[in-house]
Amino acid sequence: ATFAVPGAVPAASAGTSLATSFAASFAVSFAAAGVEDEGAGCAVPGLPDAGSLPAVSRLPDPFTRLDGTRITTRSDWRCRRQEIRKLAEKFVYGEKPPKPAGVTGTVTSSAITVNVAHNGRSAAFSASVQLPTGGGAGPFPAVVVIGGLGADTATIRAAGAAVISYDPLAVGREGTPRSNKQGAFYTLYGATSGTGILAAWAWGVSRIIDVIEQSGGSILRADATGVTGCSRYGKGAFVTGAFDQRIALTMPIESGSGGVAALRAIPGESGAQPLSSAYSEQPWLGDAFGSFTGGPNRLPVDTHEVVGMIAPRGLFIMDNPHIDWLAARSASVAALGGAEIYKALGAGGNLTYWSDVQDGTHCATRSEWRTPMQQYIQKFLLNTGSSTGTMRIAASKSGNLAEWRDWTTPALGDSPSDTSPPTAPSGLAASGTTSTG
Ligand code: MCU
Repeated sequence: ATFAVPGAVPAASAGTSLATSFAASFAVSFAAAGVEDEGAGCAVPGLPDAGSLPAVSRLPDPFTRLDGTRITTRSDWRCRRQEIRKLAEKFVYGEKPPKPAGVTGTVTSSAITVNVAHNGRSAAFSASVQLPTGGGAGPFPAVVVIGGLGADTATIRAAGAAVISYDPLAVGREGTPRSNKQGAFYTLYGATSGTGILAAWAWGVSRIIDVIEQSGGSILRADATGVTGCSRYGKGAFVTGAFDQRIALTMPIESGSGGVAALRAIPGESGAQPLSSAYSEQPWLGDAFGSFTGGPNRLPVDTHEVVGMIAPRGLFIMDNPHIDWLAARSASVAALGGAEIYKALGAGGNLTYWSDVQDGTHCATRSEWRTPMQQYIQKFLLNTGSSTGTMRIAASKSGNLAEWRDWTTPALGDSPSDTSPPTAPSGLAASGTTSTG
């Protein structure tokens, strides 16, 4: 890290339990088994041009479509989410291409190899595997650990999931100019691709899941994959979970600017990494984001909607309030805004945001997160136990959603014509328009 790490400052808890929670079996049934891009068939209208975007100082309304109408049922989220995906690709991350024609590889109990080919170009990368510490018979769920920094692999493995250690820099390198990007992704799609390396890293994780799917499933389960990472790799974990609906559990840690933090909130957060810095430090974000670093209000999308791309799947966002650079207040704004989407989908219990931690060290292994992480792994990857969502926001870095939105949260109806996502069990209606902010 290139910043100083101040000592730990005790933070007061602002614990707020999200209103809704359903049985674990119901929550797990939200996952879209085998489908990376559930909305691929949605007809998305033409996107606005970068030059014609109005300045909107508050978070865009996640529930209003590009054509100006509002969604009314839960099943409407699938195609609204596709609009958000396209906007996020065009203006923030760059395009994440679908599975290329050639994906092959192997899965053993110690390693995964991935070979990719597209338009006559090919590349390869690999990841190591560590099975759960409790033993037992496979196939096991797995958590992809991006970049190896700060992830509590002991807790993951003790909870019953394997750890897949993935070096994202083999797929999208750091330290390159934007005009000459490197790594397996850019070998296939070109060194001048406008796609930033976060989306490239995400693409690499999707190809690992392809290989697990193709492996026959005797060692690892393809329908129970999680992803985590800290700091720059937390940014990567967030984007990875948002752009692959096969991922059942997303756990970004201390992801900062370019990660969970609401892009509009960053300029007003004292000490937070500026957008210009997040854009130029590494080619994390897409090239097109360059024209928004001084004016995020013109973005037609913000990260609360990227949180919503993950909804209703499991999402456990971890943040550190002790280092201003990490933009935890802006992240809380995105989490609170995204929580409205979870609630509207009847899945409030599937999102936890937790920044109330003692140790100020960046990417420390933290005792506070051990139990919730274990519970989320059980709920979303092992289909056992139940856990309700928690908003446990450090008082020192607590955003106020009311200042950031001018929209209300709709009571979305059931959708008998659509089986994905399923409707809530009777008696467990989605919460209404209350804000946890
Ligand atoms: C929070 O992630 C980054 C941050 O954006 C960078 O400015 C800093 O250099 O490094 C952080 C990180 O990845 O630390 C390991």
